[in-house]
Amino acid sequence: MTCLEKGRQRTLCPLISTMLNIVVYLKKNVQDKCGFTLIEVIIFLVLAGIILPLIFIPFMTGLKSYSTPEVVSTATFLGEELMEEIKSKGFDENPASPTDPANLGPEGESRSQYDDVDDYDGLTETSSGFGNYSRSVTVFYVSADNLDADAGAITNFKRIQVTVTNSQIPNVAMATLVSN
Ligand SMILES: [Ca+2]
Ligand SMILES: [Ca+2]
Repeated sequence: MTCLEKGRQRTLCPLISTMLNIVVYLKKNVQDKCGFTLIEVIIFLVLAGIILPLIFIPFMTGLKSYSTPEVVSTATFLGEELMEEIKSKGFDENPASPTDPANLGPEGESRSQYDDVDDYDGLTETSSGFGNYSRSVTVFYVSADNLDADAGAITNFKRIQVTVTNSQIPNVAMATLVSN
């Protein structure tokens, strides 16, 4: 148990104990058929209004963090899906004479007509049904001795980077290389 959790438990235990004492007192009054005065009812409602949120907020926070793995899993799936689509395309519009680095991108094609990997360079989209997730792509040439940095010149290798963003999690990024 972390110090934070211990501290929270120390704070909550007296509150829960107080609440239980009130419930026992109320139960006894009901059993004795004494009823409650208006003051007792008001005090109970005021105390319940203060104590119940303090008890439930930590649980609600726990439930919220529980959904994070599902968001990461969905983001990873969406990134891999787009990466597989890109990898299925050709190395270049004209592999015999590859595109100049300054001209990477679609050759006038629409999104559904992309036919080489660098057509996806600069693409940002949300896939249907997943409006909270955004996918963006960067494609650039790399040299064999540095596979991470933009070579700034035509080589036989292109690096494809796909990044998926969702406000609940850090960005999910993945990269792969394709060769001519
Ligand atoms: Ca193309
Ligand atoms: Ca292209």
